[in-house]
Amino acid sequence: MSTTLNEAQLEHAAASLDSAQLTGQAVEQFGDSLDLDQAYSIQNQLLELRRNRGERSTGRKLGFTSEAKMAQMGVSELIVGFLTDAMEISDGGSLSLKGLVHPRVEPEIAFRLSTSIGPESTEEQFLAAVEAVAPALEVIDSRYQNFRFSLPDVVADNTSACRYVIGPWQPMTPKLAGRAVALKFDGAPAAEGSTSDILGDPLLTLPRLLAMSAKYGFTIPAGSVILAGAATAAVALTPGALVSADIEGLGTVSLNVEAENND
Ligand code: OOG
Ligand code: MG
Repeated sequence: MSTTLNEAQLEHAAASLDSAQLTGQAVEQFGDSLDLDQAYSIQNQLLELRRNRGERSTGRKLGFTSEAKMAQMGVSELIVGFLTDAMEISDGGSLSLKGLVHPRVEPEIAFRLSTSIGPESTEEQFLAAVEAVAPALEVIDSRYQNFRFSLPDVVADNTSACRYVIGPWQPMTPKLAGRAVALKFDGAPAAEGSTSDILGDPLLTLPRLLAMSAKYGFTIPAGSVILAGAATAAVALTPGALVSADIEGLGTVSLNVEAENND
């Protein structure tokens, strides 16, 4: 007897994760009832639900590309999720914690594509398609209770994607390894690492993403943003914090967390 979910149950799972994302009410983990392919199918349904509400796809994000993240969450396989315009906050902009469950922030590197990439593309074409690079912040917020999940759970929950902030874009440079990464809260260090913590070199995320696009059959349109995954463990957001990430030679990106109010 199969323990996996049927079509109706997959649809129900997507609806409950979508509503958790909208309300900030966490749901229970699916655990063993979900396999990885079904998890990606739930994730696709989440994207459809968001598109039906008028959101526009803006790119893709990778997860678990650093040891620090894998160790923090106990998941050791690379994952991919989607980004939409509703998740984007401008550099220096503000984030309301209202409706979020237990948000955390991570320092990341972002790439921007000048041409579309998909299952048919070669690694060389992918590399040539990256026209710009920027420091970035990702706010993640698991829709599962206690921020705990299995690999299929987190994939179904769109890899905890919540918000993202892109700093100043720079022309693409192939020299991205070995740069210091610092995540700061009100100017004080909260987490530190190196861009080499991302698979040894953030550029090595591109062939991995290409392999995922072939496996799951998605294309990444021109203009898309790609988040390469956090270089450090994620840090819980606190009301009123000014959060910033510095990446050596690439600049700074920041986010203001709104102070709590009582209404
Ligand atoms: C999953 C998302 C992981 C990253 O950068 O590694 C991720 C999570 O930790 O909740 O975004
Ligand atoms: Mg991330």
